[in-house]
Amino acid sequence: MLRHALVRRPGANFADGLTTAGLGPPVVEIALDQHEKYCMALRACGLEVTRLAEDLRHPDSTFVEDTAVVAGRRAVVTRPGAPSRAGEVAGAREALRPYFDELDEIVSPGTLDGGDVCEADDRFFIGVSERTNEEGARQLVALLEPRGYEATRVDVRGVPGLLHLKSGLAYLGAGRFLVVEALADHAAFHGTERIVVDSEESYGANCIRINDVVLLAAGCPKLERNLRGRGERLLVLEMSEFRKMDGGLSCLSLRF
Ligand code: CIR
Repeated sequence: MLRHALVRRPGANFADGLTTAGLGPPVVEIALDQHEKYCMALRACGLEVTRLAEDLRHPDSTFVEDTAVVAGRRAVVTRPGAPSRAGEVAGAREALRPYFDELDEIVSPGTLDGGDVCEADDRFFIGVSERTNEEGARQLVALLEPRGYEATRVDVRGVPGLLHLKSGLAYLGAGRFLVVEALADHAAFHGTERIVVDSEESYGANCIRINDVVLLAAGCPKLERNLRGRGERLLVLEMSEFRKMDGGLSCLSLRF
């Protein structure tokens, strides 16, 4: 059962963040409105939302998911792979401290973005990507395995369109994964139940299950029908401005 979410409002310079999307600059007022509705959706799922103030030193800092990994009563503060994002972790550490007995850290030369880490009950999938290096993944595995978690690495370097593992993967609970076509046959997921997202709706693969609700990005009608047909309760959210900055639903919060 998830109880809390940590989010950070996008700042006035949100458009100065990193992006490869080629969808044009985001409109900050619209991003703020979408962020507000995102927070309302988290509350509707039963979460208490802690909203951190914007951090103008770090235009990408609204993507708080990248700064930490939560594993039960412990959290791991990451070491983001993009140099411009390195300073974001100080704020995350402060904000997480009241909630966790222990905070671990990914240290140099490891790099790891939370967007590369997909928790599926007692198993973690860790993407090795342009942001998360082998050493960062190794450090996280070394922190998780002694605590009884299984950890599986997934190399997503060279998978087109995937900034992070969770750009193309979500855990829906009960052993089921949502995957983009490029990951559907990856050996890491053999033996799991996979729902494959059509290529034209691949952005929808970055959805999040929060308790008994799934948050899904707007604009994925086939996926929406598919999930509703499986009996999922959905909240569909406009994400256009975050998509322009390579971000999705999971990136905007830490949930625990
Ligand atoms: C970045 O490139 O780091 C941000 N513009 C987007 C980060 C998205 N985060 C995520 O997928 N977890």
